[in-house]
Amino acid sequence: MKQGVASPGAIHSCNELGLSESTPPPPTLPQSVYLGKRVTPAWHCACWWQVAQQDVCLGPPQLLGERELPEGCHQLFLAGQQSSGIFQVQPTGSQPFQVYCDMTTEGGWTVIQRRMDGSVDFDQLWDAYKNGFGDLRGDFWLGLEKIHHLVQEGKYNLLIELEDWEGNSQVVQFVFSLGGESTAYTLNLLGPLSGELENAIGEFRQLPFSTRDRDHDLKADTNCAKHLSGGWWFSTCGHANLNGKYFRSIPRQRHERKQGIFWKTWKGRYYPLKSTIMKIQPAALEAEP
Ligand SMILES: [Ca+2]
Repeated sequence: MKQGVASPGAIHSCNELGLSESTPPPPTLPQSVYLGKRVTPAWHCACWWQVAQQDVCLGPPQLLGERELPEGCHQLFLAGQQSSGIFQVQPTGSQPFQVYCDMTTEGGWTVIQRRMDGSVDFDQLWDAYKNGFGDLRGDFWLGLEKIHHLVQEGKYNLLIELEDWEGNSQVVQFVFSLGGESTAYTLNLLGPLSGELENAIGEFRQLPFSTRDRDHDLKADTNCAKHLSGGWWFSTCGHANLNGKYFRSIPRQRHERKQGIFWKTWKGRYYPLKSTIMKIQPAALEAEP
């Protein structure tokens, strides 16, 4: 990870981040220095500037209970963090790790996947999909183990945003849970999809994750990940693959095109999409006023 974040339990300080505490705050504060240090039960500032005799805290000063770090982006949003960026989170039972938080006016979304410029190779094996890869500010896969820790056994909304090369975009949203590695990170659909698009996860309610070296897909005579590209919750190969190869122009050959990023029920099986983003948020929010 690029940002200077100390190991869990260490004393975070501005100096560790190469910042001086007497430096006036820049007009736009770098979000990577929003670090909190717990003094039970509140968050206290580890990194702050003094402006006109007042401490300007760069960390969320609000109460977050007994936790040292927020469990995910929505908790950080509830603590008052309103701008998007990279933050340190620590779900229960997990080591801390960094995520990109997409903060909207209604809540915080933890981004788990993004394709935007093809700068990262998504044709990776099981361990890479388990642990994550890429750049949180660009193209990345957060990692199945981290996603599982974020979701735990709870119900989450998954929001998928898709963009084609003509400036059109679409969204798909559904409630899901995600099993651990013993279930091959099985994605469980817990409700109907919302949005304009038909389901391209297939008619399946449960789908394990597959990579080239771990075939858990539902097509007995084919390894979908090898036949296509990347790792995904493949059913019978043809419904969707947002972790396929990134193509800047549409390849002429169909066998190449099918390796691309696609969502069959929108642009079809052979249209490599321009960008995708996948983000999650606790589903219980829906019930709140
Ligand atoms: Ca198979």
